[in-house]
Amino acid sequence: PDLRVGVVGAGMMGADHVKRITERIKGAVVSAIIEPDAGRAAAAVENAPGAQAFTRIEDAIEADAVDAVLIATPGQFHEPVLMPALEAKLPILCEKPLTPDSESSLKVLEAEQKLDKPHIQVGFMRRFDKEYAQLRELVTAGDAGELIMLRAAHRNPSVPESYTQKMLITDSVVHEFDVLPWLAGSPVKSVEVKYPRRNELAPERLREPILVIMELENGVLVDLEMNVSVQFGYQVATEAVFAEGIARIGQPSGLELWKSATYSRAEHTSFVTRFADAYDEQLQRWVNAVRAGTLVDGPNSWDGYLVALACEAGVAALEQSGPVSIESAERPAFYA
Ligand code: ISE
Repeated sequence: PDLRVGVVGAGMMGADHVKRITERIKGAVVSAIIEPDAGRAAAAVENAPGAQAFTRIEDAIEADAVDAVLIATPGQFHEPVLMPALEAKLPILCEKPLTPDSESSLKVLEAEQKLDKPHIQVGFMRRFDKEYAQLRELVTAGDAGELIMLRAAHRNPSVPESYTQKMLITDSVVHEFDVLPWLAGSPVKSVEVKYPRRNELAPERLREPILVIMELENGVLVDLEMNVSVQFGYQVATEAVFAEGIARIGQPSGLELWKSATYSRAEHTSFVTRFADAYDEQLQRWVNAVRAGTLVDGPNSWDGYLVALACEAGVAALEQSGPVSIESAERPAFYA
């Protein structure tokens, strides 16, 4: 039988996942939409034939309406959904971040360790992007020699009004805190933030772009341009410096057009299209893993905890000069 997925949160990401499951994912159906806003819930149910609407996760569990849970609410609402879902022993795909801080992440890890195995996968979808996967392969195979540096750029055309200075780290750099250590095979040791001249097109409340410098435990150095008012489009790119070569991913790959004595190439404008294939791949593999009983096929809650730690250091680094170092708890054998 198809896996009955309850989607929690029917905002932009939740609605996108509902359509994805209904239209493209094999072996799963959306059986429940858990969303307190009635208008959003109704709109989502329209894309999920047969789904029941609930306002609380507890009610969906009580009604035995779900086999697994996909959490797509903003990060500060994750913990109150994760806890009852774990209690009910349900497999969970949780959009990033796991929780907003390391203390609450540790609480979630503690609750999860009462189960027989990890039940939570965190939605760091970049690991499922084809080019990121190829680069990871190049690092592990060693075909270009040892990895030395990663030079990354994360550019958004603009950000919503709710986006604050801190969110440069907790909402955006959060992705690099997962995917770059994963690429390099080593956790973040310290984070530093530097401010270039401010982009005058940035909303008044934001001082950006920022330059984020990460030192990884294995000595790989990362620099990241985090830039959210670029206007022209959505870009996420990485250049990897190896002993014997250079590799690049995330270069523009859209329509090429020669017209009026000009050459142009189409660029993405949103992460929804830029990472559409990665979101599909992530969700299909999670569904397969849940149906096979392995439950997780990607970043787990321990990875989510490490990212929460890096975000704390990153937020501190927004306001102090010099690197902020990271102290992690001991990794439990449960997550080996
Ligand atoms: C957003 O929340 C995302 O997750 C996107 O991937 C990122 O590019 C953007 O900066 C965030 O605001």
